[in-house]
Amino acid sequence: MDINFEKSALLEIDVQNDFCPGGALAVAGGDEVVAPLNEMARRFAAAGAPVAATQDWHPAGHCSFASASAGKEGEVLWPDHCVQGTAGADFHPGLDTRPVTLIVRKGFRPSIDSYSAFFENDRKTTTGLAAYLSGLGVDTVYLGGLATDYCVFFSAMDAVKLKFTVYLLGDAVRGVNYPEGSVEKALREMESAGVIVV
Ligand code: VGL
Ligand code: ZN
Repeated sequence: MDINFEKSALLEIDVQNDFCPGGALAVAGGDEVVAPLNEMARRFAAAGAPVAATQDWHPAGHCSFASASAGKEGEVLWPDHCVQGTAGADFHPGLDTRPVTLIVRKGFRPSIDSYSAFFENDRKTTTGLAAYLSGLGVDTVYLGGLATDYCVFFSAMDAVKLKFTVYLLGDAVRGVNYPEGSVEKALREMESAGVIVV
């Protein structure tokens, strides 16, 4: 893969213990994204290019938790996961964080969930990531991580809307596939929006 490192950033989405096998919201094969992401991050770092990693970072009792059960109509509810400061919210221990130049934490507002690395689920509140990338002259993003059908999907779609050229690292993503078929659907929608799966 030929990468223009001058204008590219790597985005590592939610490679956290709770999304990996044994975690509270385990994604099948979630830990398998670690090795390919480490390899990509190593290449970005060697070229002096930015690598941003996101963390789902919820307060206890967050509105997206079924246990809190005040979720808004139509919002998907989840088991308690990625609670701030817990081991489940930590990056997978195998993830090499040395090349990471920015850590973006999202979903920290008690009453808004956030799947995308760019905007919270109200679609207006930003995480600051777009400003960081624009500030560095980045116009192209390479995306991998968890989960294909939620945080990776919404991040990729927002990146397209923000006019970035978006590459999805096909071997560095894994999905929840809830509801059944959502991974296929997410991949189809991303491709029709212009995301390039590599
Ligand atoms: C995610 C469900 C809830 C994700 C985060 O990282 O894809 N999914 N919170
Ligand atoms: Zn979450």
